[in-house]
Amino acid sequence: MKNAVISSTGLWTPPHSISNEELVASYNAWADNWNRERDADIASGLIEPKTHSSVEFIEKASGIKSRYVMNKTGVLDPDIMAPRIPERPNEQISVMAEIAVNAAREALERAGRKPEDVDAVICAASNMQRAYPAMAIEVQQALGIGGFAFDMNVACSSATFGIQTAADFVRSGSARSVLMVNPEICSGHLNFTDRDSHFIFGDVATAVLVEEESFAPAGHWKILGTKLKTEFSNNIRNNFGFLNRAAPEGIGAPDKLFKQEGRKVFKEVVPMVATMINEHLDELGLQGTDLRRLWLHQANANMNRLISTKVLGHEASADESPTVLDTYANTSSAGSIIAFHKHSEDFVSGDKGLICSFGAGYSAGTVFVEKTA
Ligand code: CO8
Repeated sequence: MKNAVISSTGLWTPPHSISNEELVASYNAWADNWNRERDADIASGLIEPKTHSSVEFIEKASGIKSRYVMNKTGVLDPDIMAPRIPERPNEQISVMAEIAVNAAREALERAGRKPEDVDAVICAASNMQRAYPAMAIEVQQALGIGGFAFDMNVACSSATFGIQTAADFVRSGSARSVLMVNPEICSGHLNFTDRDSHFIFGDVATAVLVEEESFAPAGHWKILGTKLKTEFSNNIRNNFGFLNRAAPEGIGAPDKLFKQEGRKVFKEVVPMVATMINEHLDELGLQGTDLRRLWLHQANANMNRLISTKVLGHEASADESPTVLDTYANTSSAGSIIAFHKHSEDFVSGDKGLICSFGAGYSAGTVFVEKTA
């Protein structure tokens, strides 16, 4: 069996950022309008008024201070409360493919790769813009890559599942170089009128180049081990799908967007992921103290604090478990890859770390890596 390594990563960040202050002001204006339109029913006690969101709550509960989005004006307009991303004709590259290509170009450049060196493209993300043709095939065509391409979706764990899938192709010999991209337009499926979750997500695209060790450039990352886990849960759901066109309430209904029982997710996912990491460490003959850094899924700063404590045996410093939540918010599958991309330049040969993601499904993935010279 061949060895699979990570040769490089790429990141594309949207140009527009929304601060908590801006987001909360628009939510509160929307809530005031909603209450005003229903003041008789609220006064008679028939319905509860919407209460204001708060910047302090968001920062304390999640660690998020701002997020990047594809479209700022639509999200912040109290009469719209959603991104306005114009549809494109079939002749033009689609939005998801375009941002994936932006991230992919950086990954290819950093590895010194030409498109013809790559054998396969995997597009792994929480939601795809369309059913078919696969976003990955459009990315493949835009970059001029041969071989094959396909989409996969494991919600927030899509990137680690994508890395293992790519690594398995390399290990088995069916590809020598696999480009795995994560275009995440989370604002498109976030309900900006839901006070409990309107602040959670942001948009971004990341790319990871997984290659056969002997072909990879110097300074690559050995993949010491990958592990995936799923366990069904209704606590994070999005019911949007092709059967919804018959739904009487229409495709804009709240359950056709992101919806979660955030508290339950927090309580159930933290032990699941910490146990999974520790078991995988055991299998690899490693200990938490052997890891220089954890690049954890970026959903919630408090979750990451608890998980890293259970793995390292002490509360992780910002150096041991860096966060990008403050500026990017939760970018679904891309979060741990952004953290890895932005916080790995200081690693020297032999340093080990863990890329770990978790989310809807439930799903979780661990990828242990070691820097080479
Ligand atoms: N402003 C002020 N107060 C608020 C707000 C707000 N915006 N929201 C809630 N509150 C209030 C509540 O009403 C509640 O008040 P009370 O105690 O009086 O009832 C109080 O604050 C506490 O509320 P919660 O219990 O909900 O707050 P938590 O401390 O649990 O924090 C979090 C909420 C941040 C959501 C937290 O529970 C959390 O982070 N949970 C885990 C989330 C997570 O990891 N989810 C995974 C999602 S990722 C995934 O896999 C999906 C991928 C799909 C991508 C989708 C893209 C859109």
